[in-house]
Amino acid sequence: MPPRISLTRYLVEQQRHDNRIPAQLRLLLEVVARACKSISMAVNKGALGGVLGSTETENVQGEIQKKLDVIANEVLIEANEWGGHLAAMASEEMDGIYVVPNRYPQGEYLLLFDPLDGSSNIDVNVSIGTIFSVLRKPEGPSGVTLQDFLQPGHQQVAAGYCIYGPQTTLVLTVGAGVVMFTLDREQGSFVLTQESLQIPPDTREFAINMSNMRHWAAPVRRYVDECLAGREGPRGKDFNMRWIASMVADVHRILTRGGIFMYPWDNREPDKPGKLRLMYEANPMGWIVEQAGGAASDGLGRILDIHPASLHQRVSVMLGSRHEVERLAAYHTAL
Ligand code: P6P
Repeated sequence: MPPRISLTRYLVEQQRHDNRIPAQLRLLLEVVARACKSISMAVNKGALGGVLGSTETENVQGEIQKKLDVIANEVLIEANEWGGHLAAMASEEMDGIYVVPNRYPQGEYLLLFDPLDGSSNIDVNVSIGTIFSVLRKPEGPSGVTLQDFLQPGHQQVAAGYCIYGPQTTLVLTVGAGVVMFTLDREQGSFVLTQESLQIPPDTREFAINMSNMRHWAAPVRRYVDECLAGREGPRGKDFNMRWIASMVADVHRILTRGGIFMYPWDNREPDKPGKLRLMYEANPMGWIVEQAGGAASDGLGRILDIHPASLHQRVSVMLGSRHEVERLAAYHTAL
């Protein structure tokens, strides 16, 4: 266990060490962490807080919003708009970008988030989480547009998630590996609990929604069939399967003990490349996984190299233990 230091102290010491976290970025990360603490409190109240169930509204994805989706989105907007570190924000729950109001100073960063991923699990008390990605606002004329957000994932300057489970855990990268902080509810602060997380390059555990099997493309079907064939099959070993249907929880397990997570294209909606969103799900999670020694592919290439065409565009996602992602990607090119 590393020394029990707070998130604030960790960020200050990292800044001193390699200037990777300028003051405005440090403020941004601390504000996001504080917002995640508030979201955690709301999530943990559950029925007692009257926050379960759905609203009458749909988000831009056409999904009925859970009450906590809306609460989490509002918490992140209100926490981040006044600090002077951001130019604008974008969220799974909002159609367009949210430009910091003129009454506040504009900063140099762009913040994107899925305020509460896995929200279909809220009412059944399964772990859910907040995913966020930080980009630098491109140089240029004052003001900020949606176009400024459309940067490939390798341009991120920070990415992270907070998982609201048995513990509330914040996982973060600024491009120098992956660190984990656990919320100490008595102190009310995030405490460093793991540094330099590493994903084992091999695994015996895969995560995919098997009910979609008949809709998958051949390479995915081949990969999963070989896992299911176990030690008698071409892989020569047995595999386990997990599917929590909460990306944050599935990715957290993979960061902790390895595995491969797949939400690939399927022919249910053939015009869509996949279900998950590039800008605020696949890019931040893909960078975190890469920073922990894993890989993140859409089957044809590195997710972080995709040049976004739209804010809410979807992408096929295969990420986790490097050797497994590379094998699955190779099946896509072996056609
Ligand atoms: P399915 C949650 O709604 C989510 O966006 C991800 O967190 C999760 O991995 C996936 O969708 C689950 O999708 O189709 O299995 O319910």
